[in-house]
Amino acid sequence: MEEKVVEKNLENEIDTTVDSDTDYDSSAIQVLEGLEAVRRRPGMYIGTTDVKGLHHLVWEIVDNSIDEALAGFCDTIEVVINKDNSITVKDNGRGIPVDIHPKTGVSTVETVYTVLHAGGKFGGGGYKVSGGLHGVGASVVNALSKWVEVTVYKHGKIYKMRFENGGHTTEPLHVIGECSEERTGTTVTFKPDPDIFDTDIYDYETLKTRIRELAFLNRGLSINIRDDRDMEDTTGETFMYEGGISEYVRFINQGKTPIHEDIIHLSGEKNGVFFEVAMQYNTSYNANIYSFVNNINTHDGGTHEDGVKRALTRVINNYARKNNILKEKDENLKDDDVKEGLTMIISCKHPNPQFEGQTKGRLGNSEVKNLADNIFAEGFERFLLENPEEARIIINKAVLARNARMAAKKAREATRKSDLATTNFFGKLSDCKSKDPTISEIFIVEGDSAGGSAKKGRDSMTQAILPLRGKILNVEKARLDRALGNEEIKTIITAFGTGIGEYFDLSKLRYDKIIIMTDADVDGSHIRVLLLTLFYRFFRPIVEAGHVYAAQPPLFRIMHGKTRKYVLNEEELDDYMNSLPENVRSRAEIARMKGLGEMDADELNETTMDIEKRVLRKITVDDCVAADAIFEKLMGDEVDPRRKFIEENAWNVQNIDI
Ligand code: 1YM
Repeated sequence: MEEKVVEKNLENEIDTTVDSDTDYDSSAIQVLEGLEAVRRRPGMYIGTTDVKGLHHLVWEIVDNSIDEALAGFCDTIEVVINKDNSITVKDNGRGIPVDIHPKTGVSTVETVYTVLHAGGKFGGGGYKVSGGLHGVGASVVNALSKWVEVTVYKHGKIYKMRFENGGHTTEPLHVIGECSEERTGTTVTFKPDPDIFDTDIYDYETLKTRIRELAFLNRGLSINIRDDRDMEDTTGETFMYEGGISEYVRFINQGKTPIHEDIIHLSGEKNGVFFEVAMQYNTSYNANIYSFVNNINTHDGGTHEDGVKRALTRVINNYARKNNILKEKDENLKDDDVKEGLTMIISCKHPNPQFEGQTKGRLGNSEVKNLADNIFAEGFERFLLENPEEARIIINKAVLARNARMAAKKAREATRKSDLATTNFFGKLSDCKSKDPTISEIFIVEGDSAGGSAKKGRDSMTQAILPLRGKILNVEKARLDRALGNEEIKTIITAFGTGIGEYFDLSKLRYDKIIIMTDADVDGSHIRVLLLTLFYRFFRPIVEAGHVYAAQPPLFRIMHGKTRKYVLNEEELDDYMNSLPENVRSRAEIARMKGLGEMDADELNETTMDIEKRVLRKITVDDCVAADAIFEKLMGDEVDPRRKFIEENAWNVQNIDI
């Protein structure tokens, strides 16, 4: 792209913000008023001012580098978390233009960082394809920062400028040195304003996860991340994938068993919309389908996803009929059948995406559905024709899924018909008296003995107890039909009241809180993880709506005089002991709590169940990819990662004996 074009576009953009015939002074005032508006209502520009908003600032700057990469001028980006929790983003693109901008009378760099809406690519050629705020990015970051420094390498010179306290220019753009003519690029360092954000501490893992994703989504682009808060680490991690989203599929399928070797990759372009899909089937029974538009995760799908799913089902059915795998009398395979065990990434780059829905997580552009359908169908059809062996394996899997689906349907209808009164279910569940789901809770308890204490210690008005006898089935390795044959799982489904699969209805949930209460040992962690897997696979809306909790039984009891004090972990134990006067401390008795079953009803009530005194841990699923990897590690065939994960993550469990 020519810089001239940019200037013209910038001009148009500034016209909407700054009166075209005002002088520079008044335009400068309007500029600051614009940034002030961002500071007054940051939520409108970056969503939140919590840790999420803090990280959002990084993506706004990185997006500008990614745009430069997509325009074909940049192949390397570096992100550094500096010692003071400021962030540096560096790219080797053309460098933001340094000339004086005719409308603002200041450099284009300054204009981009101070005029709202002046950051991105407007109109004309090129995509504004990366995520973010479609151009408002740089100036919003400036408005919400304590200070920002921009360095540009261009025309053999090094330029620098600095802003402070929400976008006030303290050093206009000036030359600070020379560099070779070939060296070009932009480096931006910013320190988020602590008066705006609840926290100023960046999380390396959060940044790294998204950076890796951006590297997968933009093939060939190299992105390095480094944490300089840690003295020992000097090189950081570099993510670069020549295979793009195909490598993303391979990454997600790590630890799973693919049923065909090669990852299928299809792509095409029409009317400036670029579209690609990578996919591979594995032996599991779950689908992992993730879609993106302009690098933004469309977690609620949309027209691009609909088009691909429609084509996938149609192409498989056509192929199966043509090759007599499906006979005339057989029903067609359904979407759910052909999705089983499928890992798929859909990536669409669109010059004018319309995001819909409450969280803007759905692509709405209607023309994309047919486009996605056509590009996918053509490529996938060709793949099946050219790879008959793989085609047979994939279609066999779908046929098995259909058979299981029909069996599950029968089983499910049976669970649905058997209403609460007609099962042996009341033998297991001690329900609460209240029928009001907003105040009712259910404790899922490991073992009968703990179940007994829990029953005695509960508030029977609002607290139901469901003791689990054996270990529940590992649903990661089971299809819905087998899961539905498991007694413990059937009981859970009946107790929740929501139904399952196509009958699932969140509004029928009989409890506000589902509390997993297991021992603070390895078996307890294992049962808790099995339950979480069950919920994640079959009751995900319940997890997403925040209804699932883990109880946290205390690990120690301290007795002195008439006082009984319970603490959750060793740290709290130390704190409590240190708070006691020396003469009391020396006589205090510390006992390690063995298990839920060993607490009497009063103790259990006081420490773990009483609404006033207990500590619950809310279970959330905010990153499906990460969560899936966790379950994979925990449930897969490999033992080492499982042990390692339990060791690292068995919440508040100490001295585990595996
Ligand atoms: C670390 C952040 O901002 N890189 C960056 C930004 C721009 C350009 C190159 C660029 C774009 C264009 C022409 C163009 C921007 N330029 C503008 C504007 N990295 C970072 N790298 N020349 C250079 O869009 O045509 C906004 S962003 F508007 F000034 F052109």
